[in-house]
Amino acid sequence: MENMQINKKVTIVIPTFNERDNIVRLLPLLSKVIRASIIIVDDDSQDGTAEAVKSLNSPNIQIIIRKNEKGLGSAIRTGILKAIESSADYIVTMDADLSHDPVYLPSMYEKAREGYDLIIGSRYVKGGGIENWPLKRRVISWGANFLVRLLLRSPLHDNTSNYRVYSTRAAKEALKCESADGYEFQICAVYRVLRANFPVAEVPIVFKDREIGKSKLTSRQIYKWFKYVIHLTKS
Ligand SMILES: Nc1nc2c(ncn2[C@@H]2O[C@H](COP(=O)(O)OP(=O)(O)OP(=O)(O)O)[C@@H](O)[C@H]2O)c(=O)[nH]1
Ligand SMILES: [Mg+2]
Repeated sequence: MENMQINKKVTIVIPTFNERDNIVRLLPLLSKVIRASIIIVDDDSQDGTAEAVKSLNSPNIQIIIRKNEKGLGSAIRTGILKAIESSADYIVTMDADLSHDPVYLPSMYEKAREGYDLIIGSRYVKGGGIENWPLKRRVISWGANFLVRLLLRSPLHDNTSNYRVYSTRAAKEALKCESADGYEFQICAVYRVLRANFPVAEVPIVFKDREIGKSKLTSRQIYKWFKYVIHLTKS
């Protein structure tokens, strides 16, 4: 574990909204696979997420509680900005709901050390997959990736995964996605990094459906996402 990092600072950004029972399970798993600082960006969850994180009393875990802002993309931007200010060399983003298994993180990080600027934990490359997702959810995800590949000419197979490692310069590109406050942030970040001509890699992951808590992906979010992709095709 130690010799994997050699003086590089890794910061993991995790957006949370009502994820109390998931986040307390995820954090110990992360500390087993990687030495990192962790920034949790919580949008004032009312289920005790922040209290549960604080009760872990870990010096490497910081929680930012936003009272007046909301949204997955804007939460990730807040976390990335903080990570850059704290001189992170690599920034990981992942969901709190255990869909993104920490066991994949060392191999994703390895790719970053090889020189890739963005590494995507990918469900749609050989060796990757999805466990337990209902058909409707699979169709939405597949359709989203189909559109991004077609309309934005992305060569990547999984453009919507939030399981990622960014180099600092790629994270700075992602920060330019100022208006992408919701799920469209993932697409914008990919688009920016590809446009900057930074090398991107996909590492296979098996995504597991959340067992606890509720999904925050609503029909409104999907509609907003679609409008954003159309807007990007015109830019
Ligand atoms: N801070 C913050 N986090 C959010 C917000 N919306 C979603 N999240 C977090 O972002 C991550 C992804 O959200 P999910 O609801 O799991 O979305 P999803 O994985 O597409 O949907 P499921 O497969 O149904 O879980 C989780 O860690 C959520 O808690 C938000 O508005 N603010
Ligand atoms: Mg999820």
